[in-house]
Amino acid sequence: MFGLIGHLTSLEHAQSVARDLGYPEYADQGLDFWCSAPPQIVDTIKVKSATGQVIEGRYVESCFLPEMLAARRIKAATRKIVNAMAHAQKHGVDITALGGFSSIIFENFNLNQIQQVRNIKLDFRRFTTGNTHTAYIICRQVEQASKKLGIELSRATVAVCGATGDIGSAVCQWLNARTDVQDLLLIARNQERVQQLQEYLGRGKAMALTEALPQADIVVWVASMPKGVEIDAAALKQPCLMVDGGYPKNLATRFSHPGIHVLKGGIVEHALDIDWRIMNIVNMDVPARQLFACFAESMLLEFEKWYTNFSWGRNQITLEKMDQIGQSSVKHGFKPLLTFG
Ligand code: NDP
Ligand code: OCD
Repeated sequence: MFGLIGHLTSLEHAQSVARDLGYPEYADQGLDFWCSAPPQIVDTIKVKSATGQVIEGRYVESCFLPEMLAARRIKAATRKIVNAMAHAQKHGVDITALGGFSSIIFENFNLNQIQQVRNIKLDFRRFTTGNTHTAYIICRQVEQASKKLGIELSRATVAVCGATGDIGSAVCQWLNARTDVQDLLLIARNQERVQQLQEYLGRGKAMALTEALPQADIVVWVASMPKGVEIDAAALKQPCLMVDGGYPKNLATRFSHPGIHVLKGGIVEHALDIDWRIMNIVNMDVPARQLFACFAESMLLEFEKWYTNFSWGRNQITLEKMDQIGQSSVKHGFKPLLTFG
């Protein structure tokens, strides 16, 4: 059985979803309540592969909210993640993806040191960040969507916001090795890490976001921002392709300019309908078929019976592993989302 540990993107979002999904006791509660709420399995899922194989899974709501980080409720945030992991394990889930901020909190606060949660000894081999598949899908989106828009990679400047992160550094590796992109702009706050990435790639220019945006033909957004940023459309090139892989989204602005094309990044479309209700909640255009690539990674590991923490730690993603999960993704009927929003 596969699983996803997820969370909602804000307190306001959580309150309205709880009301709609039939959890009225959560609907009018503030951050304190969500800080003490236990994890819950809120969906049972059935997925059929393009090969005909059928698997079953669970969605575990951790009740983490990004406001917990902003309010420095770190202990509550970390408890949400390990409790949700223990909950998934206790319910017999073999491979669970740590969606959105779950894996970021796990890494940033060294949760691998916590092995015992009450009577459950966490088995980390049962969890995956889902980041290898996410990075692979974002790279394919860049390649395929740029072609659709007539942006030639060999003449394009690509800015990666969150370049030193787990997904960002894998995207940079791929763009460097597998495409002929003209220039790479590397955006992140910690300049020591940007320099290390530059040395590893043997190329790329370190740049602040405001300096990079006017130069970029393509922007890949994979920064771990608890809230999206506002962008002035006048500062962008046209045409410009924006692939926003953040959860919550990195981009708070909605553009109405014909030359600015925004793609939901790290999203796949499945060949067959999936029996579930949760994707209605996160604004997918085709909720029965569209889903997060990290979630799809746990499905792929279940289809293949690769019961292992396929994506784990930070900056460990290799091109070989992106190829491996990519081949499995195609085989089971997942495609990168290519419809502009
Ligand atoms: P990491 O924590 O590994 O990396 C985050 C990156 O963002 C780092 O380079 C960090 O560098 C940078 N960053 C953070 N804040 C800012 C900022 N204000 N300005 C510029 N750079 C910033 O995260 P992941 O790679 O694991 O995840 C990245 C994003 O992808 C998250 O939003 C996550 O929720 C989302 N995600 C989406 C998935 C999907 O299926 N679509 C799956 C998994 C994750 P520094 O701190 O130095 O600035
Ligand atoms: C990217 O990294 C993906 C993250 C995936 C998050 C998936 C979110 C699915 C949302 C379903 C939420 C249902 C929550 C109901 C809460 C009610 C109170 C227990």
